[in-house]
Amino acid sequence: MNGFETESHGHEKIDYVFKVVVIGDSAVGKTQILSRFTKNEFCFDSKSTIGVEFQTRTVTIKGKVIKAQIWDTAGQERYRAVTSAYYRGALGAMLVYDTTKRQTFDHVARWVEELRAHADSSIVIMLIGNKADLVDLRAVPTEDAVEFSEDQGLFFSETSALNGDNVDSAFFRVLEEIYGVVSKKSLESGNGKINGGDASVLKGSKIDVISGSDLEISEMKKLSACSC
Ligand SMILES: Nc1nc2c(ncn2[C@@H]2O[C@H](COP(=O)(O)OP(=O)(O)OP(=O)(O)O)[C@@H](O)[C@H]2O)c(=O)[nH]1
Ligand SMILES: [Mg+2]
Repeated sequence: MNGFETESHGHEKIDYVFKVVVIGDSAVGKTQILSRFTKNEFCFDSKSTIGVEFQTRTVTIKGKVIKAQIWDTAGQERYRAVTSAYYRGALGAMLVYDTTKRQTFDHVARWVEELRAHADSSIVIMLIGNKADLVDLRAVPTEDAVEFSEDQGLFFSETSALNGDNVDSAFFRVLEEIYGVVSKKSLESGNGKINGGDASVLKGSKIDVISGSDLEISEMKKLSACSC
């Protein structure tokens, strides 16, 4: 445990729903990172994602019950659904490359541009170098990614969906940062007293996120396919 509770929240009230999108080139491991985080599963024979899917996991951060709603789409251009709908309402992004394929790292700048163009400017972005378990095949030095992240103001972590290394901690970091952003916005608006006060502003934004996502589900769920 990282000091976070991850037990069943079946009967507990959800304080927030945070939408997080996973992006990056095809075959970098986006779907498997999501599967590791939400189901603690990994599939060697993962098929390319077509369209859009999401998974959820409910966690407790700083005493708040947070449902992370994590969206996954195809890295392959021809399978991707409408970009702006995918990013709508997203508070966080996991931008994944493959530490064994230099090209996937070289494309990261393009993915950042896409985020800046379509997502909210306060979106929390975590750069993820996945497949860190393939030590002998490494093609992207950690320092290159650290430098890029510092330049662009991104968080950074190296993960392995295969053995689970750093997957939970990367998601928790993003969710914690989002919580920080949301709390700050609420305080700035003068309405949200986070500790024991009026959280109506936050609840309002939570409902917006849910209804936006429901629309996307009805529009896009039919495009999705089981990837394993
Ligand atoms: N060794 C290793 N293999 C991984 C890891 N993560 C994913 N893979 C493998 O990499 C391949 C692609 O994984 P996916 O999760 O389907 O990739 P994706 O980014 O979702 O690809 P698209 O859906 O096409 O965009 C699969 O064969 C996975 O088993 C990892 O951490 N380590
Ligand atoms: Mg996929």
